Amino acid sequence: MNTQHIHIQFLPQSFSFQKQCTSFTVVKRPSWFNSCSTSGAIVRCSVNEIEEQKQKQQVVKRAYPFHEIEPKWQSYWENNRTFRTPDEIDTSKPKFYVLDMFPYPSGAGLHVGHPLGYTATDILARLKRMQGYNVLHPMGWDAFGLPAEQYAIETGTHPKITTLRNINRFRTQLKSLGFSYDWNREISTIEPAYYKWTQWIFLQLLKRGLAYQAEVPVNWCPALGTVLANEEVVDGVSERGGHPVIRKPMRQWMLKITEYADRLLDDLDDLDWPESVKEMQRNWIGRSEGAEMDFRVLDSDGQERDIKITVYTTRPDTIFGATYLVVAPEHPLLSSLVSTTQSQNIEEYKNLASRKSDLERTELQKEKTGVFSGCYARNPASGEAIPIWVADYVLGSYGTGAIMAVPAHDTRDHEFALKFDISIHSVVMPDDESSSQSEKAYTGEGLIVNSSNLISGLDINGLSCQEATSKVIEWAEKTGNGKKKVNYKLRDWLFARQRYWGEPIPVVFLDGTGETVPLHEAELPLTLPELDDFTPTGTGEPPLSKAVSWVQTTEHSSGKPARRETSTMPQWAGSCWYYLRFMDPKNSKELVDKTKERYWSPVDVYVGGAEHAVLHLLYARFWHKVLYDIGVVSTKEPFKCVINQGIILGEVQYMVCKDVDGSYISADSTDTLGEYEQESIPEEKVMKSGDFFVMKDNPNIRLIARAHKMSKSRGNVVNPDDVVTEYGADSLRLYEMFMGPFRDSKTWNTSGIEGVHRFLGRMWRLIVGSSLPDGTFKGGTVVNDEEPTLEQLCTLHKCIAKVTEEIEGTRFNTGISAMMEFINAAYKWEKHPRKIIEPFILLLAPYAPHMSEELWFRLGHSNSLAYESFPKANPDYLKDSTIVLPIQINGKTRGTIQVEEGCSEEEAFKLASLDEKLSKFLDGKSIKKRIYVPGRILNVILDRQNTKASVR
Ligand code: ANZ
Repeated sequence: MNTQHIHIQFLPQSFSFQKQCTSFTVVKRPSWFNSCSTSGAIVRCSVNEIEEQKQKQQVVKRAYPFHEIEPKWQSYWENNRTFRTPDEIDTSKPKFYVLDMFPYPSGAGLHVGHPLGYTATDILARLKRMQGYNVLHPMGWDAFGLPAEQYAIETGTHPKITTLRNINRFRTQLKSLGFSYDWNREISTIEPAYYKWTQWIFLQLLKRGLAYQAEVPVNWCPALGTVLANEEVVDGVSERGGHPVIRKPMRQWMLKITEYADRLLDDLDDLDWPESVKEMQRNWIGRSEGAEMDFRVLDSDGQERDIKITVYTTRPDTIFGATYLVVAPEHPLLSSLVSTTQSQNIEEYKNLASRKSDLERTELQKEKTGVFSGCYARNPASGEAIPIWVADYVLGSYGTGAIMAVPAHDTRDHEFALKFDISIHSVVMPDDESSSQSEKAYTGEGLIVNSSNLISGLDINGLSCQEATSKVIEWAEKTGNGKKKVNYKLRDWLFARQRYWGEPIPVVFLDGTGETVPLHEAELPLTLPELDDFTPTGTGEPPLSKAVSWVQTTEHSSGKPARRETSTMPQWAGSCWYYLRFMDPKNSKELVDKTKERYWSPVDVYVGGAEHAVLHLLYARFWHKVLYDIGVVSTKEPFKCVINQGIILGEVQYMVCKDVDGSYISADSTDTLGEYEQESIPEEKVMKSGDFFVMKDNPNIRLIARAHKMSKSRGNVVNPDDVVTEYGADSLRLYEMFMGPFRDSKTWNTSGIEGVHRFLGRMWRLIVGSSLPDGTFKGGTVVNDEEPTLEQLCTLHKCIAKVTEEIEGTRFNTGISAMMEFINAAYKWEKHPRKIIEPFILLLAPYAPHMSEELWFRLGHSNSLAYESFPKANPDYLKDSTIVLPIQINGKTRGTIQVEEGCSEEEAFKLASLDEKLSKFLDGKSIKKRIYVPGRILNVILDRQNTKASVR
């Protein structure tokens, strides 16, 4: 025996036998040793011992042989193309298009959060197939994006290599979970055959004036010499290196989503989406009705100059209270306003403001800053000369970039006026007198006061805010001082990134004139050139400018020399329309064939994370509406129903508090104590007491229970691969569905998955029989061909009704509870007829497809059950056949009897007379009357005069 010593450290979680092993002698190096770390303690054991221990452990863990079943059925589905949705289908059948938000294939691989949504959609897809629908259930990759490019900058590995590697890993992981995707339709946004059509859509937008170029402020990092995405800027500095970032105007491509603002808003009403998502979209679009008002600028003698400042206000009714104007630091008229004495101050202030994000600038609690411009304007209503200030709480990008400030009735203006000692004129009298005494701005409604001026001809005193608003707008329109205006928070979409790893924008600029010329459609796809150096150019020019021979080209029709656009599209582009491509993924002539689109549109159910509530869903809706307008799609909206799955938090951590002496203290008394520490304690030492968790051996000590988001730094990330290895894919699927309501956030719990795994094991043994002494199972099943009993039929059909209802209502967890109840009931039966077990296996199939296929096969079927009819509940078996009927004697309830539903009055009375307790009241009595409400009550009125028993 060749004995060797090696260092091993048992790291994989599944090898929990590590605790028991103290000495190993390695006889032969098993294959799995290669993956073990070579650091750690010197240990000795024989391989046989290890294998034995390992097997023993596996037998305990594995409640049934999922490790054989799952790969077998995955290959079967793949080889038989079970889930392929053919190109040519019978379109007289109903369709069901169920879609997952396709993932960004990150280097970290699949997270347990991914299978949550994917299992839910898979259950729906499998159910609908079995219900006779043509089902479209595809998967693909949102594969352009920053991380691959950053990795390329750091390591020189081409983003395509990293991305394809990640895609392969994701695909393998998804396949190991048994999802019924039609892999034949797999698409990836980085493939030229796909992004040809993303570019084609861009050309259509350009043709319709919906894509244009503008100077827009971007995050410019001088030290890195590059433009950064918002997510790369943290607290005003670059995420990489911590260098200052400023806002700098640059020429960018913009998409005119604002032109669709009203439609995007109005069409939300009819969508079956979470109300919260619709509300977020409404707020994002932010429709606001108000007015634009003109304020004439005055010269140093108080004379009106030829410049006016137009403000946007939603409160024209407060115009008499406007005691100053504010223009944003980036306001285009600023330079022509500023007095020479103030120009230096203003320049410095503009510089400061360029370092802040819009969010920082508009935060309510931030202290207001500003500089006086040295200039005044006339309030057109009151006729007063009011100062013009420059302040960054007004944004250049909203409204007109200027406001009339009404410090008496606007919180930010109030704060600003107090700080800079500007007068405050109250013009709205609150209904409640006490609020007028307040030190704060009164922002509510009331009656207008102090608001009339003979010269301007405006008098709104005594009017309500609403009436005053209409009157001021009417006056402004008549006198040329302003007009009604609707504004949106929604901005046009900045559609260019100074990045390499994105879709090239299909336009060229003619040398000399710089004229923009779109590529001809026949020139698409414009492929991304190979590049070895992804580092920033230092000038703000995108990395693509380094591909000199690609950039220098000629314009197609004129043959004139031209330069290609070197910015690329943002990551959102590819995900805006991918759901259409899945309908017809290989079409090289059209984005999607019209007939196919008409059949499959819209997506029936779209499942994904709530983080996409606004941008992705809004951008996709915008493109869809444009495609609708140009006749490419037939529906106004792309996604009929959207569902957000809840997030999965890491395992709950229990913490006990300890005082300075090290003794435990209850968490509810820590407030009154001085210093204390927290110590994590294991779940087995914890029990629940009412709404709290306490220590098992001292229930007076209340604990702190917390669940955190899974993150690498906390070390609480659960890897789905480990779970699949240890418990199998069906257990993971079932557990993720059983954790709680699908839309709620929930915490991971390892004992929970063990519970679900044991349930599958119980089910397996019920149908296949107990294991043999060596832990294996015989072939076939213990199911027989006898006729089922009424009770068995009722149990089955109640389970069918419940599971169907719960899946259709996306309450997947309660569907599992129904199946658990069925198994509990079935364990009490001596015999398990095929007519009961077969339908049950079909019910289980959407949730645990591998085990169901295996059981189906063991029952003698030779085809997959994927297209078997899903069982239908028979209403006859759904009734509760016996009911408890209360019996009253002379109006007093004296007892109850069990009767069959639908039992007649005669039968009920007979049963009551035979009942031991009731017969005492009835024997020998003459009966005057019986009142019978079927299923509810039988009241027997005795004849007090006559004691002779008589039955009418
Ligand atoms: C006078 C006034 C009086 C205002 C009052 C409010 C209350 P929404 O609803 O968000 O559209 N505003 C206008 N443009 C702005 C900009 N570029 N940056 C910052 N604030 C701006 O709000 C519109 C209100 O926000 C406008 O109405 C204006 O202040 C301010 F008692 O005008 B208001």
